Amino acid sequence: MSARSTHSCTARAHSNIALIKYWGKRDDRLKLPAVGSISMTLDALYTDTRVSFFPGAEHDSVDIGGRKVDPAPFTAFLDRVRARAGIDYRARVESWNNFPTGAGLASSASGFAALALAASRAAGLEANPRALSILARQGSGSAARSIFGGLVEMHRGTRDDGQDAFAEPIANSADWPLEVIVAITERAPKTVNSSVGMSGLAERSDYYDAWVLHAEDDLAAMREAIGGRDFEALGALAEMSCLKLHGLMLSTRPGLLYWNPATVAAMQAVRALRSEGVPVYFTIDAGPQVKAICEPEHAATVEQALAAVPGVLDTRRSALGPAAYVLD
Ligand code: 2P0
Repeated sequence: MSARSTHSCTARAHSNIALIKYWGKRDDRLKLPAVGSISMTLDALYTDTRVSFFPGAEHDSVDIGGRKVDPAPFTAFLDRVRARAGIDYRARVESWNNFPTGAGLASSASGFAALALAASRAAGLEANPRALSILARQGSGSAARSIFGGLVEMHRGTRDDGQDAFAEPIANSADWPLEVIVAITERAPKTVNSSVGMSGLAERSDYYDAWVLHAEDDLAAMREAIGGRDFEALGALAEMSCLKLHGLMLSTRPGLLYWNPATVAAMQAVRALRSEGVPVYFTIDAGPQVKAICEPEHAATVEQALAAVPGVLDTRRSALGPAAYVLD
């Protein structure tokens, strides 16, 4: 990264959902994932973050959606940026999500990706996308993927310093215009955040070794499905990775259950559509929302079916989104 002179920057990064899931770390401090992952960046869900460095201010301050939050986790992240830029100015961070925060819609992915870009630019660093992906990962593992648009692969890497644990784009929306219908079944933040849920898994789950052992095969199969534009293979692999992830969560001591009755009803609605000949598959992250993956010609049918499921509060339709970018 090279230095430029500026003190303020606003950036936008889009949320992402994993088709092949990340869960578990090989290093907690650097947030190095135990497994690689493949994701879709979502056009409809994003975070805008403004970072301003103030010479003379005593503390960092952070607002999310107009509310002050504890700056401690963000200070640790900003310290990495300040160290690289050779500054010690405190920052004012203001962030807005256009979707519910902390509810299984990957607000930490879009949030830390937007923060990585805005803070780097505001600090005068000219960071390339790979360096930003590595930086964003240290805020949240999934944020490394939100630096890029379209379909994205996150590499687990093998180095202790994390310099080979970054994401890279595989395909964009022009290559394969996939869509996602998000069925929102709960707006409140979840009670167990992802970092806590995935900590110490080697000791906490008897299924963890099997999860890690088969991850490379799942990634290879997904790369092949994407390379061949084979939607049914992509969907079946994504649904299986989701069910394996939730099997692992259920097996963790204490058992982690993110679903509510509407989550299950929406999963069954997706499978019912499929049995009627509509090619659609579900995936679910660390929360109760259901994301249905389909091609554009089926999106309206899928959205209508999910909106009619009892307990589904709202639906959002999204195409593949772009890479993170600077707004001002
Ligand atoms: C994923 N999730 O691949 C998986 C699937 C949720 C379920 O990455 O501890 O917020 O900050 O690295 O990135 C959510 O975990 O966790 C996540 P940390 P993060 O999208």
